[in-house]
Amino acid sequence: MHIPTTPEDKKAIHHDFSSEIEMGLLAQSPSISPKFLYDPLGSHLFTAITLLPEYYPTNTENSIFIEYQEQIATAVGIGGTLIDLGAGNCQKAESFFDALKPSSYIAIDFSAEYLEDALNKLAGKYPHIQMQCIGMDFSRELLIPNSITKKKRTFFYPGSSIGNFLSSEALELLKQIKNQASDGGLLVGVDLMKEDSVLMAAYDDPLKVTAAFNLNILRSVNSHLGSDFRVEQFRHKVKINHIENRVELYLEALEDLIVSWPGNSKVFKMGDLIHTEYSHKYTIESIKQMLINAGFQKTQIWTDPKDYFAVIYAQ
Ligand code: AVI
Repeated sequence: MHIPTTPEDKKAIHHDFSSEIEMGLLAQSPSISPKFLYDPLGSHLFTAITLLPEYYPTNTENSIFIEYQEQIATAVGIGGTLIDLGAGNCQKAESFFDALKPSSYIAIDFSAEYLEDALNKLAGKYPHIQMQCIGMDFSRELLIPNSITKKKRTFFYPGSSIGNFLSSEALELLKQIKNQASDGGLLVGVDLMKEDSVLMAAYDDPLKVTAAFNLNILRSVNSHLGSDFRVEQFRHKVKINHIENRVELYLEALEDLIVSWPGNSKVFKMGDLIHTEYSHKYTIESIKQMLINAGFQKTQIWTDPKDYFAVIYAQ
């Protein structure tokens, strides 16, 4: 298990995140990196989002996994190392354990705390699979420890989390995956472009779970930065950008206010926006091209009847 344990490590990471958050808040168009959505409460709220009927990506991806499980297992092969990027509650990877029979399972996530709980439960259920969890911010750099065999590595990146990166960043991550997959490959889930009404319902759901998920980032920032954001002074706002093919999440200030933290402060006027997340939607052609640009030569693609979502195995 590789999670920062020494007080020095923790302090270094804490400091690092503070300056990253501060830079984003003080920029002309303020933003907070979406990785700060996933503190322990945010991770649970995201799990709740995946249970909403309006949030089609999870259900649709699951239906593709179920329908094509055999074909996917044939493409990926059995007995290798399954490396789960953004493992969360590890449920999606677990649903492939019977078909892929991995000899080891490496779960990677930003929130190691949430991951550890999930992995401990899983380890008891599958004692024959070697399991390891790694707390890693792979949006910066993907560093798979050398102790993990390079043979038959399958990177598993479901849920269209690739869509939360800018295309330049997504390409960079895919290149790193390609380099570290050697003779293995990448099994990735990608959300496809669709009607605004479907996107709006999924990202601004009537139960307001997504609003809570988005607003909770302010509490996550408070704990990293020591700031005094008050959640009730903001509201969740969703825009669809047809030029960039993406859903955009913001927090809008409901009044004029000042947020302070040790050493600095920021004035927000009513209506000012803080950008918190992009969720890019691809076409089959655009994602295929990106995979080719990243160095993958072969792709196998499975979709649902409405073409809402694609599951791709790339080598
Ligand atoms: C994790 N990621 C793929 C989700 C998405 O759909 O972009 C995060 C999310 N944001 C709001 N709802 C879900």
